[in-house]
Amino acid sequence: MKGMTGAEAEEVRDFLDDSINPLFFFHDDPDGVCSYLLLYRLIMRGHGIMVKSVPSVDSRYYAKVKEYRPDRIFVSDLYNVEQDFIDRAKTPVCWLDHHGPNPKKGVRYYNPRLANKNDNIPASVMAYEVNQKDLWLAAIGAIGDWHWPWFAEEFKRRYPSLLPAKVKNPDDALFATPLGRLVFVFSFMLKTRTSLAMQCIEHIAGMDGPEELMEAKTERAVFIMDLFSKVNRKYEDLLSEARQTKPKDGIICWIYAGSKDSFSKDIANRMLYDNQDMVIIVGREKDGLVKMSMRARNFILPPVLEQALQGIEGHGGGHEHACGAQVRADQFKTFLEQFRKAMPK
Ligand SMILES: [Mn+2]
Repeated sequence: MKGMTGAEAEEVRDFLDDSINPLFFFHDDPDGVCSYLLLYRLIMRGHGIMVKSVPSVDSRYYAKVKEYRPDRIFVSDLYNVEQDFIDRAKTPVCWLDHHGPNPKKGVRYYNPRLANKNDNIPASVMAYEVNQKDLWLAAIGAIGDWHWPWFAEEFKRRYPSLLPAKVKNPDDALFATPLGRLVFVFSFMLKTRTSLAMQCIEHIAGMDGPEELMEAKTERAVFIMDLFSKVNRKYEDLLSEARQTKPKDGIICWIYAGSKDSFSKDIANRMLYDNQDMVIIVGREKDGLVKMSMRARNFILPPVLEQALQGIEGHGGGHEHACGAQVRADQFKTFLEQFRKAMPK
């Protein structure tokens, strides 16, 4: 599945070619960054803006339009572009996404979910249809979104040391291969200050392949890998603490102090990979609240979560097997008891 047709990809390519000063907005995760880089590398001009926290291009960003005066706006891997922003920007917008769908007026909108709600093709796989040359960026973006792309076999042939032939799914690719390591490099460099993260992205935009990062011999590759190592050390420390948690009734629940950086999602994902039959709850306690990431492979989480939240001050939701939730710290014990009772036996 490619997420867009050849004719659509050509449309986007023409739109990009014709642009003299494009402005790109992208999500702050590996899929967002890779989809941006795949578009940018076709023309190597314009400016990139990483959209953090709320995945929406809203009136906050109108100032960027005034500052850069773009002739075209490209949006990738973001759930929303506000109608008010579109109307005020008075600049043609081309938008590649795989959330929603959430179509708006006066925009070139490409989203595989318009045709089929279950078509969850990452933005970087769509952008690769447009770009057609930087396979490594497409692979990093796809695996970063837990998606096994149609070009996986081609990638294995071209980069056997990054993705060995025996690997058959995104979980193993992410946690047990050098390609997965690159996904973590992208993911963790984005956890640093925005200005540092943008420097990393600019450096990568100038690279012709993954070898430069893997070998870390150039100054810019060393810059990125040093930043990655710093963030990764914090993650590894927290992960080794989390790994000491004893499971109870099929749940591994680990809560850590909020003074530390947030790695709840990353740790929950890793813990699930290592303990496939368990429910994983990883929470960070800060300012009297516990914010958590939960994972379960064997049942559908949202209805269980809903029951666990009965009578509790908090909220939560998400996907079938991955949810987020937030509760008052002094009610966490009750929440967990209710969760345990609601779990299918
Ligand atoms: Mn995505």
